[in-house]
Amino acid sequence: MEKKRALITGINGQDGSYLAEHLLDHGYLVHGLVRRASERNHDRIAHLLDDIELINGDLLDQTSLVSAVREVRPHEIYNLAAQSFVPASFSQPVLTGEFNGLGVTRLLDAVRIVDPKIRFYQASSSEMFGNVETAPQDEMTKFQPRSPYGVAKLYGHWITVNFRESYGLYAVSGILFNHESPRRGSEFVTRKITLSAARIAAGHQKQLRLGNLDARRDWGYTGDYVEAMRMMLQQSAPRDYVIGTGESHSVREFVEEAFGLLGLDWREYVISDPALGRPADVDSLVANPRRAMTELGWKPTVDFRGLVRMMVEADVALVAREMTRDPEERRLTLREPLSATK
Ligand code: NAP
Ligand code: G4F
Repeated sequence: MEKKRALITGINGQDGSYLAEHLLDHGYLVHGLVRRASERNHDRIAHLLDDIELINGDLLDQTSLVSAVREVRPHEIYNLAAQSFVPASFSQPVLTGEFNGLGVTRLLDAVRIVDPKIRFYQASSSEMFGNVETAPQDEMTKFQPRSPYGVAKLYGHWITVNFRESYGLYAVSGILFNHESPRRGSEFVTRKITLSAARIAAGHQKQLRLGNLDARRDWGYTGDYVEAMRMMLQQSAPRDYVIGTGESHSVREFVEEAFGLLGLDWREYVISDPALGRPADVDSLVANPRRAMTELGWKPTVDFRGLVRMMVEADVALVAREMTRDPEERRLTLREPLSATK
């Protein structure tokens, strides 16, 4: 039987790397779209490079997307590429709109032109719910985004619905709540906390500056969430799904748990710095994933404490490895104190 071919945009990101592993495990031929850079840096997928094919393309460039889809002729496309860091969307709102809104349109149009039978997954976000009035949030909850990121994602979401309704594409949105892992970018709050806690425990960092400690998120494990992405493209009819654990915790609780695992009292190290706040933040998010559980048979396998432990252990091991390297290499990998980034 012919193997299924998948094209993943953003394969070099956190989710892309886990999804590539997951699809390879399911017997797929995996192709990844990567944008050109002066130097190729594929850290997260280095271990997969013999098993996957990379193709150049950029969400800003329609021609490159049409060419990539023509060349790969995938059965399924997973559109994970995006400007994914919410604070950056306040400083670069137009670029974020180009990537996260129009970029989706360009890719959907490439599907329509090359082969409308290709199944399409769009990485939508719980950030679209924004200023929520009801909890938990499900597929019927009103969208009230609070950041240029959320607004642009909402464009991507609705254009996916629009292409489904207008052209009959099998195009779906996964409205995913925050998901984390040891491969999470170090500017996102969970990884910033676990990496800093590991460095503080090793005596290589003195303090950790954070913004809004009261914000609450529904944090799950990325390995579980990529499984939901594949499941969404195997149904008899296309439908959008909310994916989350159904549990929410504050940033403060995350800090307390992470530092506690290392025997540290977080109050001695963590500074809440209003300068790290956002022009507008989302106070609290929590998912109702019932539709995904009943229709897809999906359920999370890692809970909050398991997730924090996994990330802390990975960062303790990372810091220990880095300390055995020569000082110049170490300077490059353990750059500036994380407190400097939002
Ligand atoms: P990530 O680690 O930041 O990865 C994003 C990827 O997109 C990177 O590989 C990046 O490439 C690529 N990219 C950015 N702009 C591009 C462009 N113009 N053309 C081609 N590729 C481009 O993000 P993630 O956490 O894996 O998230 C994956 C997707 O899910 C994103 O769309 C995000 O908005 C969405 N999402 C994430 C979460 C979450 O909690 N993680 C929740 C809901 C939705 P480079 O490697 O070249 O920078
Ligand atoms: O980790 P965060 O930056 O994630 P955020 O903004 O929720 O966005 C992530 O999840 C979305 C899904 O809802 C994705 F769509 C998006 O791509 C991304 O993956 O911040 C989480 C919370 C915020 O309320 C923020 O204000 O943590 C708060 N926070 C407090 N101190 C901080 C910090 N966030 C960061 N990044 N850095 C801090 O120092």
